[in-house]
Amino acid sequence: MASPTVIRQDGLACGNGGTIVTDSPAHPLDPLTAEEIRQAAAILRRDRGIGAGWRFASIELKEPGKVALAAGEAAGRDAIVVCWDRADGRAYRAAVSLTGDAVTGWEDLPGQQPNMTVDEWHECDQMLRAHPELAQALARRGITDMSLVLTDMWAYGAALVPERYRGLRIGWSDVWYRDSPEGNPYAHHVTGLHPVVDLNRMTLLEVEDVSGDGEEPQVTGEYLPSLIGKPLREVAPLEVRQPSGVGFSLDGRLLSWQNWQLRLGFNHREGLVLHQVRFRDGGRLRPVAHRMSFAEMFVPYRDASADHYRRTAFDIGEWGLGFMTTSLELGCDCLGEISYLDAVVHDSAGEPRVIRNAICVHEEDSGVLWKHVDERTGAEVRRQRRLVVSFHVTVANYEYLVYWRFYQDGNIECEVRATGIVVTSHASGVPVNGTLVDQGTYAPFHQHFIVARLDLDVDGPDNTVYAVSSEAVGDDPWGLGLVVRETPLRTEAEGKQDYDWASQRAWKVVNDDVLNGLGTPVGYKLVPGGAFPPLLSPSSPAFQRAEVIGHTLWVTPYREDERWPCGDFPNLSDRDTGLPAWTAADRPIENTDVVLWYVFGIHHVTRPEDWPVMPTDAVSFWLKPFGFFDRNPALDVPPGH
Ligand SMILES: [Cu+2]
Repeated sequence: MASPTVIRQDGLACGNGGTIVTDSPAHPLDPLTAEEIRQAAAILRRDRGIGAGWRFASIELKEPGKVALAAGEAAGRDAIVVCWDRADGRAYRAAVSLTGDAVTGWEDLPGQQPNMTVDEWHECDQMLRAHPELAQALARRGITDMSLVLTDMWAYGAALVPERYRGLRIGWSDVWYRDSPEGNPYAHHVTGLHPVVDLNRMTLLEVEDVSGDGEEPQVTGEYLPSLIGKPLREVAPLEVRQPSGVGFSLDGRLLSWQNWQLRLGFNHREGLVLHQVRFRDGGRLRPVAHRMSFAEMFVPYRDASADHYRRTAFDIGEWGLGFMTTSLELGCDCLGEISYLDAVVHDSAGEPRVIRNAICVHEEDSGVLWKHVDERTGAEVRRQRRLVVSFHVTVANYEYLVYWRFYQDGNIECEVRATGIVVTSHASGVPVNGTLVDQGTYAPFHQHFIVARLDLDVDGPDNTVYAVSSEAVGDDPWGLGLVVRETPLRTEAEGKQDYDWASQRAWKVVNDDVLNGLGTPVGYKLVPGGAFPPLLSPSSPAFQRAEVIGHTLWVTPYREDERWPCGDFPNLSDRDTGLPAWTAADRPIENTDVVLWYVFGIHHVTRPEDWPVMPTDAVSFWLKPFGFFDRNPALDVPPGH
């Protein structure tokens, strides 16, 4: 859950991938190009004296606001850059005009720690593995071959940082070792051994060494075919072919498929961003969403033992889904006829890094769309097809696979699959806060809370969110009557909504000013899935850094600068300065440009079957048209061949 190691990609190449590389921005929402990233860093070096002692935490496009986009103004290109001086730890946020070749804003960020960088993670691993103190601690455990050792630095919360290290840019690390050079790096946890590191000086502050009984459990943790020592099962080939070509088209980053149209963005923190999602209905291109992405992912481990009590990963705010995105070039990640888009991120020196084939676009068959068998006319069936836009991230031991799926009937599905290798440590006896997965080895329980930021614009920006609840009225003679109550959410306090099984609560985003052919206002329904309660005390430091997990849904009025639900800088944070702070004003959210923050994910009660590599666990939520159309919008889908 910390940062990526070397990505192994020894899967077979599948499908006929075509890569779209966009070297020059064609649209104001296109991500920064490699050249623009270089330019932003160069302007800051020239005008602000940023030198070798500094790091760039993030360089991203300053996206034009809604008004400017709607007006079609030919705005210049701007970057937002966060950087810090390692010498004194002071961080700054700069606005850089690429068009104007100038720094246009320079904000001091006292007390803030920018996101962790991939460079720090690697430098920390190198420093630790060369450090005599760590070597001695490992030698006491009989581990002497440092080439088999991996350290894995994690960020953590301010409340858990000892007083003597307050204010430092600090990380703590696990230590792992492999059985063999190709062995699973996360198979053997060196339990009770945790270096604590000053990342700005890149020095070891101390080694926490709480040795156990010294007995290393006999773990069988391999997953490579060459190492698992048993034959692979036989599987018949399954091919997906589209002999006449694909049904979608990409014009730069503008993706069109059947009635859908959207624009593909990307940045270091959210990874894939979907802009300007629209549905062509008759002659009209109707807005559904202005922008959709994942704004935070919080993973508290629910085990207070010495090895796990600091594990509260903010995979987006601390590390960044974009930085962690892996290349799909050689894998069987998408099957069929595929188009890929590259992504560009950067290192901490401000040099761009291209992630080849970062975003996958393809079509899939998805079973039956609709069907009826009539005595006279026989069966009328339509196959369902969906357009899938996906990207994969590897955050150290864990993988997250993100799929946005667009359907012919106007549905949008957002699915996340978690896979990879669960964190383990040695178990003495029966584990209390985890599950035994191997000899003397357990995987602690944990939760993956994902916050989807959904800036929906249903037929225009001004929408109202309604809580939709089913109630049995039961005052008729047969006790049958069911009513559905729709309650408008008028303020941010009312916008804090929780999942409710008893009333089958869902939420409708409605444009009260636009009526469908039946005379009712048009809407899209957020159908909750993968929702679960925090099960954390409000006074716990973990909860205080991520109060967003206290509700399934939050609704706020759109503000350009409100992007990160746990605050701009969750790294080493002590409290959530995002949603709880913004919503304290209890602003009106009725008939205005609303943003929905949907909290879902995986309540991960670990299983033996999750070991040594976890089969994907999938969760999803849906956005479904509700009165957006007058009837089934997929009547015009032709029968199959
Ligand atoms: Cu998990």
